[in-house]
Amino acid sequence: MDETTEQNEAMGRAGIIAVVGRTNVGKSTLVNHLLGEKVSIVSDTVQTTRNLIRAILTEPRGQLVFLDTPGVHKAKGDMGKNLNKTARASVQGVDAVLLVLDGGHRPALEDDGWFRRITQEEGACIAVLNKRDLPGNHIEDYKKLWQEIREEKQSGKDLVWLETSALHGDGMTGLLDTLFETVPPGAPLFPEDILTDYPRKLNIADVIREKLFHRLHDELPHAIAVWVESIDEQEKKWSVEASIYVERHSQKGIVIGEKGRLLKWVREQAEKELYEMYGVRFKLKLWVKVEKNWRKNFWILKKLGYA
Ligand SMILES: Nc1nc2c(ncn2[C@@H]2O[C@H](COP(=O)(O)OP(=O)(O)OP(=O)(O)O)[C@@H](O)[C@H]2O)c(=O)[nH]1
Ligand SMILES: [Mg+2]
Repeated sequence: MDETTEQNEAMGRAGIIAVVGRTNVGKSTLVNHLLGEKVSIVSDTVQTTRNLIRAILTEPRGQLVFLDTPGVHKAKGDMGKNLNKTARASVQGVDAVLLVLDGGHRPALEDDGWFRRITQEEGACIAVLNKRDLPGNHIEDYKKLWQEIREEKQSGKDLVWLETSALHGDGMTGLLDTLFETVPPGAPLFPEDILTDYPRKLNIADVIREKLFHRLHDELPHAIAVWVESIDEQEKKWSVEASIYVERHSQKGIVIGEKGRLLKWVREQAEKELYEMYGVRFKLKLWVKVEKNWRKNFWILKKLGYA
């Protein structure tokens, strides 16, 4: 064994992994499960993840830095288009791409798009068929589609195929083993005790948004953004003021709910979860504000990190 190999073995392995795929396939659920901690919000709404979230897993054998990305989705407005762009750009310069597919559904147009993109990527790529707990086995459909695209593009690219259920934690050990084998030898990229470098302000806003998404349906979640205005960190309690943007007056009424019930539920649920996350009591003050067309307003999108 030469000196460099010896040094590398002592160092372990380290690398960056872009977690990409269609919206709602379970990317954030998967990342949370791999870390054993919630770092990224989850819901059954399209494009729940709106920022690029780095989630860092440190083990004796090395460090994996996951980039949880917004799910690619047929975009209507500026926000959706920007989110798709963020996701597509995330695969550049990473050590591996983890393409998450929904095993419970047939391949969709966005999966086709990702397969095409991957034929052009140089690095390793792992296709994870998630939601294997659901009935319906579409692995052969995905493999067939991949083969067709590979032939069309005359690509020699190989994919590693794995199956998981992120909701129940099935297939996680195998996935982690594969990832640690894939990334190169190297020193950790982040300090060992860091789970994420996602700013606290954005995380608190996301937790509030997740609770809103659990209660709101149809188009309303897409018309909502949350912005934390201030955090006052006292020793025993953190007081947070946050604005919830909606696009129309009628939406404001829905978010507040009858006798303020919906907003109260959101506040209580968010306070509870934030307490579990940070180990300190939270007092949230939530303001619902009508901000017409915020999804088309460059400055608001920029402030929220969606542009
Ligand atoms: N049955 C089942 N449901 C899952 C599984 N993984 C995730 N889900 C559910 O799928 C929905 C979407 O999960 P997310 O983790 O938010 O999906 P995502 O790919 O991050 O979505 P975006 O952020 O919108 O791109 C949630 O309701 C999850 O509970 C799984 O393995 N099995
Ligand atoms: Mg997500």
